[in-house]
Amino acid sequence: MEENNFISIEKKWQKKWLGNPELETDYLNTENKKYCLTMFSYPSGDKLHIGHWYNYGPVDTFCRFLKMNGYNIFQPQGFDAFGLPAENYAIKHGVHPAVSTDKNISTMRKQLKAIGALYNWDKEVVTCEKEYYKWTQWLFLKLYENNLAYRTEALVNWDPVDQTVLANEQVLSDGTSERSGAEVIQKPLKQWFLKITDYAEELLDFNEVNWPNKTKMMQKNWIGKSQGATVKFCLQNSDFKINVFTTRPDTLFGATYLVVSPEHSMLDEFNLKDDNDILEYCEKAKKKSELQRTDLSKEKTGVFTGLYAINPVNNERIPVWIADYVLVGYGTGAIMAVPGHDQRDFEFAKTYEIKIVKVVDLDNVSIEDNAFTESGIAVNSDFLNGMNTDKAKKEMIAYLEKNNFGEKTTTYRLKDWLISRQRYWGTPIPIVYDPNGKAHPIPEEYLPWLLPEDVEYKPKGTSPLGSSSELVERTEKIFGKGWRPEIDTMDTFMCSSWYFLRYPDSQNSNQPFSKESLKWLPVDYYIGGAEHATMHLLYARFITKVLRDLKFLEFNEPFLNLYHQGTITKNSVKMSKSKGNTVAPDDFVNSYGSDTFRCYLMFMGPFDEGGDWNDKGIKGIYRFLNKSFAILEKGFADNETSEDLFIYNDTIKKVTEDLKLMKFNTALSKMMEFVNFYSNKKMSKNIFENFVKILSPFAPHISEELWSRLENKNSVFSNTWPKFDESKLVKDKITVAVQVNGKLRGQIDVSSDLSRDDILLSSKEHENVQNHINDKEIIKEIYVPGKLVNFVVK
Ligand code: ANZ
Repeated sequence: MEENNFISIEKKWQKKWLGNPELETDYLNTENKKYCLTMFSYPSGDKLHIGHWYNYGPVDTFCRFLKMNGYNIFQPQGFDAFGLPAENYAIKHGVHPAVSTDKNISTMRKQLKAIGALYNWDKEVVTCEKEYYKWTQWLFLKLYENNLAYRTEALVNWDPVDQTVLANEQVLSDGTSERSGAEVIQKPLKQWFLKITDYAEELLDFNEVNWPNKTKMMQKNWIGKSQGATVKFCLQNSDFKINVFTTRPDTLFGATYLVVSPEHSMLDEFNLKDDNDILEYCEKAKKKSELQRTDLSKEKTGVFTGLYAINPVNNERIPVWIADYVLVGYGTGAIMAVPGHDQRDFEFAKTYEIKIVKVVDLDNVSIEDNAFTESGIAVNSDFLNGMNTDKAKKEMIAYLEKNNFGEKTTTYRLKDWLISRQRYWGTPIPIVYDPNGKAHPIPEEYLPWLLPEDVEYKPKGTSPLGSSSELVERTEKIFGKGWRPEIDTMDTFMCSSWYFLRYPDSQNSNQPFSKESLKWLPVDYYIGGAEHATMHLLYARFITKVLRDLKFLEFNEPFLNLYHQGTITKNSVKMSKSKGNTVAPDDFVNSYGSDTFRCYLMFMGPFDEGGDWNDKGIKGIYRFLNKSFAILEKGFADNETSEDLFIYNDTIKKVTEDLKLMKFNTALSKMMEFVNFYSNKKMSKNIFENFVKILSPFAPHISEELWSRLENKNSVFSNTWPKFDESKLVKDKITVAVQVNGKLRGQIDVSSDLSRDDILLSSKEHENVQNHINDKEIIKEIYVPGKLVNFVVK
């Protein structure tokens, strides 16, 4: 064939596939279902980039493979259309977000179609459409009705450039905004929160899912469970108690001072800010981010309150300090400082010349220069002396509980999910306020509670919805004079926390999802970027568990198998617009065809690792596909030799096993080897037909064309996946003699390509050999390739 026929072939089959019933999902039959989901995309105006392609192309290959293995595949697509990227794009280009989003979606939809994937477009979901966000609002109301949504004043991360609140996850470790790069500051605002902390413990359980270990670890660390005790310290000459949280109750005898955070309630209780030094210190702390405050390498600072507390176990009087290394939002916002055994306390105590006492020892360890933070044996600790750390912790907790000095406590780093955004382009929060300012949920009959259009959407530091007179009129008309609408919108992660539930029933206007459609859930395979480990993937699990507890669904986890695709680099640098090293998929799709582009992406490296883009590399894949295509023109061999059968079965086996594990790159190299084997040789028609079948998930258009040229009437994808015959994989047999301590004890007949390990294993299974090695220790295993095995035993 002349080069580059691929483009017209692709156009032809994309048209023919549309509406071909052989390729459609049987929505009513979920017995053999596989719900395969890729993370949907933001229509941000940058078009589909290589990262999208790398997510979507290989996954469609996997889906087509599953389909040919008899599964009923559901592979929907949609758009995460609300949120900052779309809004920023709109602001930058001076068009209304609704208009620009719509336009971007049309472009992306066209590009997605060029992949030639088996998408269920009839179930598309677009989160900014009122038919969708009506149900995001419904979800909020369910959370609100069940005390899982609440409003409170809180210090929030404020991005002074984007003029909005950020979730903790959106603040980078250097204290800047992930999106704008601005230095994030702390600001008190009334905000809506979702009580994800109620689910902290259950979210630590990954028993039902098959997820990458790293992702599970990241969620576990994010949730940050700590077990320890709360200890109550009385202030000297007062009834006021300072509660502290500690993971080391065994060190209580070594607590030589207390520290409260600059935001602790006792500062107001005792009017401590009347003191100028204290006031100044607290003002300074406000400007620092959490990460700056807890940075281990930073110099420890603090101010003395002038107050003393009593250590309940030894009645010692200890000073109370204020220091910013203690955070208000964790534990109780106050600590007992044990400088002998906590490094931060140690540095602080050295700076302010506070007593340091050793209460845990191990081989006379020194605490001159550093704290001893490990486990050991309790010393200088009265009734704990001589106990190891674990035992001492338990004993101390029992003692505290018995004397009402404290109790066993578990805390989590996880905070409630802040969902309010002072932005325009999001789902309006379905809440109104009565003239007294009390919040009321908007009854379901008024949903969708529409996003107003008469809004100045450019950020001004207050919520843009506040500028809509239509919204106020609407509110007063329904609820009465003086009533006011909530003007914040929801975090876009709220839209994506449940979209996978909507897909199977995306057109349902009476419910978010029907009972029937839920039979498609949970999602069997979920594939997307690893950067979503702690946000989206945690929120989706939380919402699933809430809906289960509210009896809307009956499963515990949304995504059973999770995969993260790797990243594509160029000259080992991550592709990004700012570095100017991106590859535009369209250029390559237009010159080589989408099958070539897809195959090249899969060939570059292991799917979960990614690979380095190289313009030459794509030519190699292009040649492979051309060679595969050209086999048809060579004519077929009439018979199959044992060599043919070996390479054929070997190829089917490798490709099948690799595809099951999404090892696309090694499957492709096996097929290349196969095609090269036939460079100067004809293949039988039967072998070629089956080769076309295994090639088809990788190069769907080209394979479909070959399949039809082989005079088949149906689609290659409605065929079953070829089976391999293991017996044809046994190459020539060889006989190996097996000795024990140099004496012949048997011989085995094995395939000549068996590995050393397998041959040793087979040798040990020989009955007579077993008799001689059974109760002995093998000290050496000798293998002379193709000839002899000798076990040296004693
Ligand atoms: C006394 C002590 C002695 C501590 C010792 C540690 C070692 P994780 O494991 O991260 O949960 N802490 C408690 N609340 C804090 C807050 N709001 N801000 C900063 N630090 C806080 O850490 C728990 C430990 O961190 C607690 O145990 C407490 O110090 C400190 F040899 O109490 B520990």
